[in-house]
Amino acid sequence: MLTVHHLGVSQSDRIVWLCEELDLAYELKRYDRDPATRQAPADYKALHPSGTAPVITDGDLTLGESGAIAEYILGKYGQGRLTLAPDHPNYPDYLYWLHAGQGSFMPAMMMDLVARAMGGQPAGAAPRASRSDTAFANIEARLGQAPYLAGEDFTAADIMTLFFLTTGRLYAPRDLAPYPNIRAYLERIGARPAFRRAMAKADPDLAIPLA
Ligand SMILES: N[C@@H](CCC(=O)N[C@@H](CS)C(=O)NCC(=O)O)C(=O)O
Repeated sequence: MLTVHHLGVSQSDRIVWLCEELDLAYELKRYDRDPATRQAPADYKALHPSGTAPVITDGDLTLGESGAIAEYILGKYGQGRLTLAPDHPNYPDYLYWLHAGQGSFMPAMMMDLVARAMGGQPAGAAPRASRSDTAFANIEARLGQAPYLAGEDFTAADIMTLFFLTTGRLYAPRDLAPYPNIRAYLERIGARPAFRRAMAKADPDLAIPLA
């Protein structure tokens, strides 16, 4: 049985969402963050050497890392859904947006959080756009070209990227007023029944910031 171990208010919500979009039979095990440290509790950290969410178990397998988990579930249970095949003209777009969230956008957000915790840019540093600013501009431009990140179709690339635009902003606040394409996209995503089901199961007490 596929089990998704979801840590409250964390990136593992994307794996719950993926399972709901694919309409898979899966078990959801939910864990609350340690109230003092806001980290994963000890029983979550014991699941996988990474100590971070998400983690899935499937029979004898225990797997960590969002991207690896998404590719495992898509490959094993997806039957071609939510992906684009290599002969699709948008295959490179699919690959880029499948990986850019975890490879670039989330690290950029973490850099912003660290910089803020340290009191901003070092004295004398030239002012420049942060990588998060560039990421938001990049996503805004893409969503001016196509309704979904890989193109005309909703894919796992959208699932992999969304946290940066939604729950991530609870940690690194950002006004979406300058990003009309992102705001329209979040409205489209928020209307998806599988997204609504997933968020209601994953974090029933959380109002996911979609605006
Ligand atoms: N690149 C990793 C990032 C995992 C990660 O940082 N997860 C956070 C949740 S958003 C976490 O587990 N935080 C709790 C902790 O570090 O104890 C992935 O995508 O799986």
